[in-house]
Amino acid sequence: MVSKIDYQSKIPNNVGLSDSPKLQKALEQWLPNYLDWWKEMGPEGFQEDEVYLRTAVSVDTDGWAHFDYVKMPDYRWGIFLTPTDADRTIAFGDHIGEKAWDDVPGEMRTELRRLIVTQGDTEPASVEQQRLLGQSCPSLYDLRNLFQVNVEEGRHLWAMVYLLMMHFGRDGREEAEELLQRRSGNPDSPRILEAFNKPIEDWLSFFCFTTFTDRDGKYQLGALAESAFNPLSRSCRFMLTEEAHHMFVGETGVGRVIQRTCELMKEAPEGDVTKAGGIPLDLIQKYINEWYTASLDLFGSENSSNSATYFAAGLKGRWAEATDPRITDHKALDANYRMDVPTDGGFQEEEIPLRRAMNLVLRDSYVEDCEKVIVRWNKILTKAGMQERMKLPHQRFNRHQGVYSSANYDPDGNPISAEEWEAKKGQWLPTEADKAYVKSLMVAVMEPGKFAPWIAPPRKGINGQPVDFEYVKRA
Ligand code: BYC
Repeated sequence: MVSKIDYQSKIPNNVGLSDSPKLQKALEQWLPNYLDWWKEMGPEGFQEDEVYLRTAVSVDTDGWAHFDYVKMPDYRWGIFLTPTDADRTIAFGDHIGEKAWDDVPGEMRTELRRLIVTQGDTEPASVEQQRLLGQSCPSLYDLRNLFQVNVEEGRHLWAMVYLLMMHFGRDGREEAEELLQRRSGNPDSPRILEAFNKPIEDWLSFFCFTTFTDRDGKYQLGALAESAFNPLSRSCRFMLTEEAHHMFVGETGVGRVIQRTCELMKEAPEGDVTKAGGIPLDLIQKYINEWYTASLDLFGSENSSNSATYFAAGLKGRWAEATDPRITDHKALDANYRMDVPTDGGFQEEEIPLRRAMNLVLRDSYVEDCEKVIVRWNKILTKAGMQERMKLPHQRFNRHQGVYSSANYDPDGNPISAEEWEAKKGQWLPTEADKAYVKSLMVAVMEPGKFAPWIAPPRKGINGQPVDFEYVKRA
């Protein structure tokens, strides 16, 4: 059991936790189960190590990035809401212009709970997916980054659990428990969204996941930050500040693999980087294809009655709904979205009422952002004098959700037969042999300043520390 004093010293927060018996009581039940979950499903083999981590201790600019050595089970998971204007009004949907809500309106309870649970479920899922990665880390710098991402996903779970406990009564407490019970990849009680049940067994997958799947997180959190429900909006705003580091880890991680491959292409006999323990560019492209498309699926269907309901009710908006000057019609009642829908022989353009196309509108913002990442990776190739380029596959390729999931398409979006897909998918997505090769390279390097041969060192360390800093002190 946690005493009141522990709340104040152990759980940094700006939600008045020490004066909220309701929240304390709910947390008293949940916290021991969370810690049990962390010990069972969190990073395996490193729970006693001292890790150089950043902890959010307040919402002030200098307070949220406090760095120190800490053992992960002692990490101070906190609860933060970004301060907001007391007169905030609803920026979109049917209730536009009305005062934003501090409590959940009865008629929106089910939908809001569903959104919060879906968001919350992804956070522990990702920790579960990544729990064995530490054992094959390419460096102490990368190991520390993995753990930073993991503890912050843990905190994001807390953020959603706080909302469930404070605003959804007994149902919310039950949902909070269930968030600790589902397990990534478990066929009997899987995580809710598909990408969070995929194994992440090597670091290239981890870097692609943090580039593309965490970037979905950015856009989903951004859409929820527009919510009329103030506590959700404020939680998501704070989470977004942490999400930025996760995407940095992913993008620079893939970038460093590309960089190292370029170096090895020049050194290795006939440019065959596999002879020098590197990852060929076409293999990196296959991993990009896999994680980008799995992340596109996270936006749900292109034509979605759920998304129309969320928008109409003011629960979930578009990216930068309230601030982007290009968005002028915040009711989205009369406009349509034109898209190609598959027919027997090809495609037919269809108009979807804009509110029903909100998943797609959000996905478009995401795709635009991913394109910029590809441009930055290609600069590394250009600088190294390589002709090869990375690219995003077409949005129709390898889809498991939405209108394109019922047919097969090549990476350029051309329809192909099931036979052609079977024959060629190994050219586009990692095969078992590819995965086995990448996994064979994953041998732990834990000496400060040393890096596995398949990845270049970063340009600089974390928080002004040198690259050869002892980011993790092994117990
Ligand atoms: N896998 O109208 P539809 C993050 C279900 S990542 C499995 O298409 P909707 C993070 C859907 O639930 C961000 N099922 O979908 C990143 C529905 O089921 P029911 C996570 C899927 O509801 C890295 C049915 O298909 N946040 O934070 O409009 C590390 C048809 O529904 C999938 C959120 O997702 C799928 N991919 O949109 C850590 C935000 N897609 O009702 C963390 C909250 C759809 O028939 N969630 N389905 O049983 C939402 O806004 C929406 O629920 C979705 C789906 C965008 C996910």
